[in-house]
Amino acid sequence: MKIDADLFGGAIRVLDASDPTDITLELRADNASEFMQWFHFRVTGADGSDLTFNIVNAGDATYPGGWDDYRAAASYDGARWFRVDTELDEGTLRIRHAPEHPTCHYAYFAAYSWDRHLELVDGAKARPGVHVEVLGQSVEKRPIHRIRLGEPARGKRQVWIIARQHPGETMGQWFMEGVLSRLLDEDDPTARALLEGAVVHLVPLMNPDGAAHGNQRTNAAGVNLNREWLSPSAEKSPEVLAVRAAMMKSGVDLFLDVHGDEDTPYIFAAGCEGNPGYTPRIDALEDLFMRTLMELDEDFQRRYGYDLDEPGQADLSIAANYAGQRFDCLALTLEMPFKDDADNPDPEAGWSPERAAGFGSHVIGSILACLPALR
Ligand code: GEM
Ligand code: ZN
Repeated sequence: MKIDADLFGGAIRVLDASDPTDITLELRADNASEFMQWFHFRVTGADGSDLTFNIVNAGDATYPGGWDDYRAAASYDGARWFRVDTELDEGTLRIRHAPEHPTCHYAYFAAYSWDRHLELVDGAKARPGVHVEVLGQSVEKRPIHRIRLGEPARGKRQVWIIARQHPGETMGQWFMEGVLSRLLDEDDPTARALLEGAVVHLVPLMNPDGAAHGNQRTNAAGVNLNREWLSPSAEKSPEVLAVRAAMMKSGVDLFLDVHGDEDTPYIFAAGCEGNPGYTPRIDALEDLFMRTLMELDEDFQRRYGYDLDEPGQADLSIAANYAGQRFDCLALTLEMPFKDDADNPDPEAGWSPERAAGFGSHVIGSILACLPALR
């Protein structure tokens, strides 16, 4: 039996795998920063016996609260993911599982591979009315893809949705699969109405280098892209520089930035209430978007979320705050859990790729509800 992390997004240190019932592993930090949370490794040659993985430095992770009520994700094929028996024992995260197949992957959340990213982009490119463009390159020269749906025309609104600024938050890219699938459904009246009135710009993978390295939060230069939006640089944050330039070119009437949250077992949104330019118009749009989403999606809720920013105190280096301020538009950060939805727990899957995609498809309904009032 072998354990390795020689994968796109692989991250673990194998300290001792000589005893399958007491395998010693360690998290390792992002490639150029101290953030440490993400793990993804593979077992090959398993014979069906019980395995116990001990991640002995889990207590030193960036978000140690992330291990409370947490269960590791596992998959035999990289498509269907399930949760496995996990406990935190004095700083050691203990994962117990008897794989039913010789190869099994284990990850902090359902991993999203580069191959699957290219399938998403190339699949969309092949569809009528879809335009795929490389907006720029990452620090390590990987492409930043923008998928654009809906033909540009006078009077159409510009809707931007980005995901995985933080590469470990892979739920954002599963969310994008739900958005794209609905927008490409020619029999879906909501999608058709939205593309009649708007051009939709999707950036499903903002941070390809961080995804490749198996980073939790930063790009290859060790930078948190979601603190770069006021002054991105070609050297530190070319990913943000490229996407921001494309947003300037098209204009933005609605902006969504899709993330995952390590601690909070709920699905929620963060608004721009702390922006200097926040107005009753934007406040009403945020309320309409979220009220509609609560009706459309059984998981989305407004009881739990981030503390509100004080008036005028928003950090404008954060993508949604920057976009809301710069374009005087509705702009939200959407958050999904690494754990599960405490309101609707799923014992087998926890929060999952399927539920993230379902949430993404429901967000399309909220965008349409707000479309007439965006300007
Ligand atoms: C968060 S967004 C920051 C919190 N936003 C507001 N409006 N309070 C981040 O970047 O820290 C997104 C995330 O990483 O989940
Ligand atoms: Zn994030």
